[in-house]
Amino acid sequence: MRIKSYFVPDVAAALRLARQELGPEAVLLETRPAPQEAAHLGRYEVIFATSPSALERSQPAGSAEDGDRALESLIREVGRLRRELERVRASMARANLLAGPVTGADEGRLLAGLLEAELEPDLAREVLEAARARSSSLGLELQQAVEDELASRCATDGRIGRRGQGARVVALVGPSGSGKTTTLVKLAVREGIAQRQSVELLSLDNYRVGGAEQLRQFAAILGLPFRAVTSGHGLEQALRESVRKDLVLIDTPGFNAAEQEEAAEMARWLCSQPELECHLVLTSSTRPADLWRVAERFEPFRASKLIFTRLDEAGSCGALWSLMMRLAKPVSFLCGGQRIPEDIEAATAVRMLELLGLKGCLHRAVGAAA
Ligand SMILES: Nc1nc2c(ncn2[C@@H]2O[C@H](COP(=O)(O)OP(=O)(O)OP(=O)(O)O)[C@@H](O)[C@H]2O)c(=O)[nH]1
Ligand SMILES: [Mg+2]
Repeated sequence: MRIKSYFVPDVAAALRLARQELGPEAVLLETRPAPQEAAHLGRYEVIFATSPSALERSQPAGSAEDGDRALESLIREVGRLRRELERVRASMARANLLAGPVTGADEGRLLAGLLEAELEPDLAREVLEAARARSSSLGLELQQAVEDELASRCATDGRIGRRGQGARVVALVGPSGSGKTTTLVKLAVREGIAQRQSVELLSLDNYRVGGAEQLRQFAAILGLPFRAVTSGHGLEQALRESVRKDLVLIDTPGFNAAEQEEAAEMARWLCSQPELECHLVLTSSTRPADLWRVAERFEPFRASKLIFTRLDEAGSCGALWSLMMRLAKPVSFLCGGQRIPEDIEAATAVRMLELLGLKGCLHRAVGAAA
């Protein structure tokens, strides 16, 4: 195997050079920002190798399986490269932000607090600038102005379902393992049983063997009616029959990135029900760039609200804030543990500010200044 590094202004240039010199089978091993002493040669160092599978294929004729494996590894590589570029971009944005003018000790601490909480650097800049204007026009302390500015950008709405003629119908969608089923059961207890509302549970999780079983068992424990639905038509019929219920909660399978077609089909089923409200369930400990990518993937479901789970495991919650602000969608519920039904709360601006750690940061700032 031959390995070669290229210092280039962008990755496309490296790909061109590698393909010329190493041949069309050259495989990208790594991309990283060029070290300072080599920065004059190019912004990135991109390392290529002639792939072992290429060598195998150059001997006897390669099988279709080899081709598939090479393609899979290329796809994985491109994915890794994308993540790496995002990381570089984020750290550059962070560096630019920190290099920008910081006019006072409090401002520096506030900025550091927002960045530490992993609020997107561009948003942190925007919030701080708006807070500065708010502070001078209203004569507020800067820390109060930052808190007010964030509160004004925080969207929460802890209600589920649209009040209409029939049942309130809510579907939870999201990536695999994000906590959809657990959250759905928590909601059935909190918003249904505890409010003396009649609740029905539906499961569309017919993709995996036994996918609907987990919810069927919860329904049996809670004494709630349950149906597994396997088609758009079945969903329509089930909703017609549930019209006298107060609340219908629908569980869905966790689609991964390779199941876009299946996800799009289910999104069509759900979106064709006008009374249905979709909540996107996301894990708050997901890396900011991945959170954004997952939200993009679930766009076809046209979720109107966001639910964040695993707050008990999240080190920082800036990513959750960034997503809420960028998508301009309210957060409905926050989940901080596995206990059913205890570990769920309706989202509020105060709780969201607490999650950002801002209050702590402000108190520290005030304490330090005193
Ligand atoms: N720590 C923690 N664990 C959670 C939370 N919410 C759910 N879980 C756990 O996460 C795991 C997956 O939860 P599920 O509710 O099955 O997730 P799902 O999205 O329905 O998963 P799929 O149906 O496989 O897509 C379970 O072990 C849950 O107990 C939370 O807020 N905090
Ligand atoms: Mg589930």
